[in-house]
Amino acid sequence: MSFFKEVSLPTGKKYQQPTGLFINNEFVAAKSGKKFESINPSTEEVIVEVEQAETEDVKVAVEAASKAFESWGSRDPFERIKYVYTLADLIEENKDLIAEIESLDNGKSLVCSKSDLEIAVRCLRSIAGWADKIDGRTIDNGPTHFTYTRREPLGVVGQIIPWNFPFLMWAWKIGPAIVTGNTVLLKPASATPLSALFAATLIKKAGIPAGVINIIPGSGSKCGNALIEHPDIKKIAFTGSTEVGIGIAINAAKHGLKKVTLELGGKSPNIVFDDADINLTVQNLIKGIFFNGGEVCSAGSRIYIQSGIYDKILPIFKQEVEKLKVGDPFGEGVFQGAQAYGGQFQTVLDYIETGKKEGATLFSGGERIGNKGYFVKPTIFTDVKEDYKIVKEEIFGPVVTVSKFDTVQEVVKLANSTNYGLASGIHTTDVNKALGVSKLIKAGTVWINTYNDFHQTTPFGGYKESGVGREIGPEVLGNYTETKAVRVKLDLSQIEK
Ligand code: TAP
Repeated sequence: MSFFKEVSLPTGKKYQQPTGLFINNEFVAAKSGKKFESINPSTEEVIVEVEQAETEDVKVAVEAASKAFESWGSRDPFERIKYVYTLADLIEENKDLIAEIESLDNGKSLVCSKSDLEIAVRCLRSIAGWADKIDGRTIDNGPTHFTYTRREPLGVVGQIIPWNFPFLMWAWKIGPAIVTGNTVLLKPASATPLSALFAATLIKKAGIPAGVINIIPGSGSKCGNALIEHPDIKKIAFTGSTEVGIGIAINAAKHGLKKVTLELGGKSPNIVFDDADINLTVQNLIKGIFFNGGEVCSAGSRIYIQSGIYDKILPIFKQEVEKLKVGDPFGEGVFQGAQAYGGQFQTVLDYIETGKKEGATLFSGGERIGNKGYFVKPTIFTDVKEDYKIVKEEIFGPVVTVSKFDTVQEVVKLANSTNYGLASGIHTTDVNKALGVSKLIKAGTVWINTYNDFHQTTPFGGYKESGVGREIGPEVLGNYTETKAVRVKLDLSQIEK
């Protein structure tokens, strides 16, 4: 039985798409015989059918990962560096193809997919180098004891990733887990399994031993739950909605008090002060909300503009937004492609209707484009009130609200009046104001005169309901290690004589 299917890409390329579960470095069938369809969100047509993992498949993959952990977790960490570098090299060699697979399956523009691939490769290379630098401490307890700590891998970890950055999340999650000596079961989102499965072929090519990384597409309710409830899985790393994240934390606590890290939603403020550079700021506001079709957890979806610059910047923002090319992700110069799947597309359109009913002014966009494919016009609402749903709730699409403010104190209060705390933006030419306000914002990231500007060295994660723990940067290593303290009672009587 073959688990590869030839797929034609809009660029004219053809490639072999894996469709099986990737367990023990082989593509295999799901035990239940069930499959699910992966849909092209630009055409609403089926691309391929993929094997659907459930509890029995999770059990097999956990056995594979447990066996692999016996040697992977205890080998010279320097060897793990070499494997992860090789994987990064192979991804780089295949980056154009993976980017195209991503745009086909997720609908994001090729520009966005290519940018994801660049960051993914950097993240893998950067984290690889940490493998042999995960040190403990020696602790001075006086003459009676010798104490030291060592950091040990957790074992088999489960990772559940979303559909908005399918490949980037694959790399963010897998890299730190295996570098620290853990083995992995990763569940991609059902809406976007293809890049994760294609990249699985590179895992084997990189020589990474069988069972170290297992990729098991399936639904959240069945496959995701099976990961959380399996007694031999020691940790769950999740990226997705706050609602599901909270449920996962509760369920993981009930099943062995598993460690959990959560990277969740946001409703991030993007603040423009009177002294901001107008042209630079307009580009940052656009990148903040319309990059990746607004399907970004850190999206700057609440814009606050100071009253002295409001009337100057708003028409330019509208004019530049209306120039953005939206459509076929593979089209020349396209900035924004399709929303990732039908359900999310409908959610976005529903929020636009809600905004109109709530009384906001639809300043730009506000409708779907065409009648095939999940395309939405970049949408700007003005004249909003703080208690409107479109201001309070994460929309996760190309929809932004714009409000006016007068004072620093006022905007800090508005910025923080949310249950979320993932990211924020400040636009000003006054360094004192920028740094002063950045201290007052309750969010895991503050971008100053830039936005959605990720870097492999820089931790990312949320305050409040935006999450628990940090991804990327050295901070992520703590998510995948336990600290063991070793305290030795010394007998110095022979030496003291
Ligand atoms: P989620 O349901 O949170 O999906 C994210 C991942 O969690 C997917 O792999 C999903 O699997 C899985 N999942 C769902 N229910 C689960 C469960 N009970 N146990 C274990 N895993 C489970 O997101 P969504 O419904 O696709 O999107 C809804 C909203 O979430 C969006 O509108 C947006 O606001 C937010 N969202 C946030 C992010 C980030 S990066 N923070 C990413 C995506 C979505 P399946 O989809 O395969 O069933």
